[in-house]
Amino acid sequence: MKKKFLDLGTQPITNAYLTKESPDKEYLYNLSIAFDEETKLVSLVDMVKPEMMFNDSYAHRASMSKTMLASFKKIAESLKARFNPKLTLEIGSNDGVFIRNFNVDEVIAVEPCGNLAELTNKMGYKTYTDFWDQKTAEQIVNSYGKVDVVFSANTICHIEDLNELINAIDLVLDDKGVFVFEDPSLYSVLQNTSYDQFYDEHVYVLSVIALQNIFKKHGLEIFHVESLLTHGGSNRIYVKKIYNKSQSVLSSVDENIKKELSFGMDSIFTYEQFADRVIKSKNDLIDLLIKIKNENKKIISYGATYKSTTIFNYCKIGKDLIEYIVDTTPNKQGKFSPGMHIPIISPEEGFNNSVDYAFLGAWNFGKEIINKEHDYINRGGKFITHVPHVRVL
Ligand code: DWN
Repeated sequence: MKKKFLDLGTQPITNAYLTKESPDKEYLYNLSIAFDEETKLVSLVDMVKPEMMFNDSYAHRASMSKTMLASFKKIAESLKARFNPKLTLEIGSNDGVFIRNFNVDEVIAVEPCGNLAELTNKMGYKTYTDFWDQKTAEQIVNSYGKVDVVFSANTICHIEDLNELINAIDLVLDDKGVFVFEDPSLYSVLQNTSYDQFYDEHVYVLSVIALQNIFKKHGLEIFHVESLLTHGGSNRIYVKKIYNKSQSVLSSVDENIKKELSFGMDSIFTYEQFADRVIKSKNDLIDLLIKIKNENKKIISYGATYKSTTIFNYCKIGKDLIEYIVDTTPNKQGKFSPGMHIPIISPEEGFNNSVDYAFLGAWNFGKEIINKEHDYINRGGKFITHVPHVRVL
């Protein structure tokens, strides 16, 4: 039975950055999160239709961070060395940040957002502009045959129908093939009170416990789990067909399951306690921003992330507290944040001597940002974060 444990209020579509001409009426829905006591899955209660989120004006560019460029290069090299694939498939290729590490005849991609698929097709990488399902998998098998490695980063947790998703993987994967994917880890979200990992696109925030249950039902099994620092704590999960004995199941699988069980991730009680911490985080953040504002200081936000849309709408933080957001992504600049309508400008325009405090909307790149912004820090500029608790850095 699904039990709702957190209500993050009325929220907009996180990819719907507004222009001056955008209609006043935004699509809004209730963002609530539930725990399924049977499957152990943590998911949104109300889902937004995929076509409304993933379209031809998708804003996020995965290659905007040095951290992610390096991470994708490293995993591409590791997959090549470890599995020696003739053909690799990426599900959710965004702007090609992973596939660019392969020759064009070694990799194919699936990406539902037309503007992104167009980019990678122009780069010479065959990209299907489709959602990942059995129909797309059949098309690929008919044209290319079975695939040795299927890779996916920050996409699997965006797909509502996990049964269809896994059937399609099973269909496309060679008998000795491996499916490797990474997504934000539910364990890290609970540890960090990073409730902003919940938004329309993150239909699930996944635990290893829940994943193991669902893969088993489909004749697949997890044989390795890596804990990553990316996106504030992610799991990289390695999956194979159960009858494929060419890869042994490593101890990392049991270790991660034990870690999750000892944190109580199979019990609703743990999620209810998390919800209490989220309410405290919200109150602490509002109090801190108001206190700073009362000292006549200027606060901006750094990184127009989808995550910060959850925070700003849940905490009702608008232009009165955060004057504007700076972001390096050209197609977010000149627009307004979904729901709270905070202006977004380039760092060149907005990250200047007038700024006293910058809220880390992109807290997951905190290290990269702090390394880059030493001039700001040296002249007394401060960063604010809510992870793992609200504070000035
Ligand atoms: O899963 C998803 C993740 C991976 O990406 C998607 N559903 C949507 C998106 O979520 P996000 O917006 O929360 O992701 P990021 O990667 O945390 O976004 C970082 C943002 O910050 C980008 O817009 C780029 C910007 N940025 C910047 O302006 N200066 C980032 C860095 C590192 C910087 O120095």
